[in-house]
Amino acid sequence: MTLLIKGGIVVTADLEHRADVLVDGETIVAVGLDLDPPAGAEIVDASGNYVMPGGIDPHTHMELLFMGTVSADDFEWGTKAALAGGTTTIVDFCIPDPGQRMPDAFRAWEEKAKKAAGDYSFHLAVTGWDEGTSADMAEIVSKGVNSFKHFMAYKGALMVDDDVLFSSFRTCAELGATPLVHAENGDVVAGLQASLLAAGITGPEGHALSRPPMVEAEAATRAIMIAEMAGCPLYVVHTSTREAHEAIARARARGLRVYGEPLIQHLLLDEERYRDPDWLKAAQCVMSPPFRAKSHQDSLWAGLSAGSLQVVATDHCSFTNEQKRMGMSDFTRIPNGTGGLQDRMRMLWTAGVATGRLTPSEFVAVTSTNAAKILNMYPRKGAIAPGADADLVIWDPAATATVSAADQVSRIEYNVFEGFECRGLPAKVYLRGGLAAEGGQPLVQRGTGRFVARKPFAATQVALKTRRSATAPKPILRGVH
Ligand code: DUC
Ligand code: ZN
Ligand code: ZN
Ligand code: ZN
Repeated sequence: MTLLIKGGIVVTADLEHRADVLVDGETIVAVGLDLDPPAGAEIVDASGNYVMPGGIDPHTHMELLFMGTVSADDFEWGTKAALAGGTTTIVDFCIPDPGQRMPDAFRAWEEKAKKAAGDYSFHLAVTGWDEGTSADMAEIVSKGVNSFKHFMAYKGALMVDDDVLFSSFRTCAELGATPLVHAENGDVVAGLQASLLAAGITGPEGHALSRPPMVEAEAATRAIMIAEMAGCPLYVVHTSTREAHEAIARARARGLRVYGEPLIQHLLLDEERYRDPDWLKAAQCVMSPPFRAKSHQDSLWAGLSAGSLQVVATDHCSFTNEQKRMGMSDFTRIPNGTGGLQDRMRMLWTAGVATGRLTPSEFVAVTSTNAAKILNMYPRKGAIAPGADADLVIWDPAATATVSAADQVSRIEYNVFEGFECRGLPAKVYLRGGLAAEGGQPLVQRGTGRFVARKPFAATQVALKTRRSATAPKPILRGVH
């Protein structure tokens, strides 16, 4: 099947230009001005619209067993929500159950992901360390996963200490993999939680009080320094504070490959939400890190345009009202997580591009291309170029909609962006050449999605001395600039 998308403005991370896009089967075969349609081609008129690479959300949690319950959107509904919002690929966190080995967890995730309607890839979580873990990581890399997640919080559950971080980061350096960190000091969080509960603070406001900005700044800074000593890059997930952003920016200025990922929620929503007199509304916003004071948002937006923060994600981990009520009498039992997959691109366009804070190219960089480069799936994903997968969004900058849970794809009953007016929406979304969503409605069935294997980069192990030496040539290691 041949498809010619005509008359739109093609926008990539590098430029905006008027061009047609020719798709043959699942692949883009030509990009250029006034392309002639081959016989039998379907012609799609994109005039007045942008044509951009399908979105990539580098951070989701589908059907995750977490805090005593399972997140409500599975791979089917999560990826359908994603497609409806213009995101054609998600990278989900495969997190081993207690005692489970990584390769077994990987097989379990492969099974769950068979339901996916959109394309997907995995990160693997390192939740402990023994004599077999390095070999497990090597096996995971051979299966097409080049990134490993570490929780510095969730004490007594997923949290790992510095010993594990350093061991794992060194293994990542040897394997050419990138470690990711959930940067919050879990010991401090646990201590603050206990004091707040002892003082009778049991509501959602306690959630934010137990995880102040310094908790994140300390952990991000520590992880950056451990990564430098291990000789590996580092990706800091859900960067939500000015201080963590500044730590990342300082590291980058010193030449380290450190990446930061603000969430769309942290860019737009603030800690006032936890003081909502309606317990349920406040609990719906409980996620970690918590929403912050508004002053942090300016720093995150600045990081996106300056390039010191590279990607915007959702951390989509949705829980129903009933699940949120598990924490009615104790905020530490409210399952942490919100949705966002359907909203990420329209909210970022509205608050970023429509206001002039981001250019359309910067929008494409942070919603798609940078994630593809950092996670090594570029240019198959994240590009509009011959040979790339035909994951394309026809974006109508004039279309408007009001966010409402009533017409969302996600299985939960609410939306933390409820009532926001969006300007700029995905009109048509193509996944590998097939029309996968139109007008905010997913059109493809479960099982349409495919696993995106990601190879390791060249190994990044460089002795600290060599790195610091003025005479030694600096190794050209990898990726995004
Ligand atoms: N934070 C959340 O809010 N949910 C899932 C995991 C996490 O770190
Ligand atoms: Zn470039
Ligand atoms: Zn996290
Ligand atoms: Zn997460």
